[in-house]
Amino acid sequence: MATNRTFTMIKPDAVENGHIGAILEKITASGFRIVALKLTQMTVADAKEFYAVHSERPFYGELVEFMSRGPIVAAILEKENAVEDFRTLIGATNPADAAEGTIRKLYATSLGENAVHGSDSDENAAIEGAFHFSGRELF
Ligand code: FUP
Repeated sequence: MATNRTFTMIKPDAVENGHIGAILEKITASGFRIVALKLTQMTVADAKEFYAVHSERPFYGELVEFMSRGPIVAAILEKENAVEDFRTLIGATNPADAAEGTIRKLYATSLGENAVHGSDSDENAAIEGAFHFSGRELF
């Protein structure tokens, strides 16, 4: 059964480019409730662990370096059908393929630096949310 929660990060590129406010506005205007929210930074070790599923991929090193290079905004979001609807809201992994009006189309610069993360399953949403937040930080 769907948990109706997903996990997101506003990635270092979007934070550096001043898009935190615009992205949060788009998220809440799209009907997601913010359950947890923080500005934080992943260490290299954190990024390696978070993206361990990609450890054999050629882009893993660049991905880890990018995701740990500056602050991110981590958040847990709630909405009916949250995982799937949030993936629709952010658009394709490569902003060149992302639909008009999606967050990646609006704010991402490249495949490697694509502005936002969105969990790809309920199971991963729970794992990723727990990676960044303790129970006391959920509202
Ligand atoms: P997504 O689920 O859309 O975030 O995409 P993936 O889980 O497939 O990839 C995670 C991150 O790895 C992407 F956000 C960007 C990076 N990536 C690359 O840099 N190159 C690739 O070919 C694929 C992904």
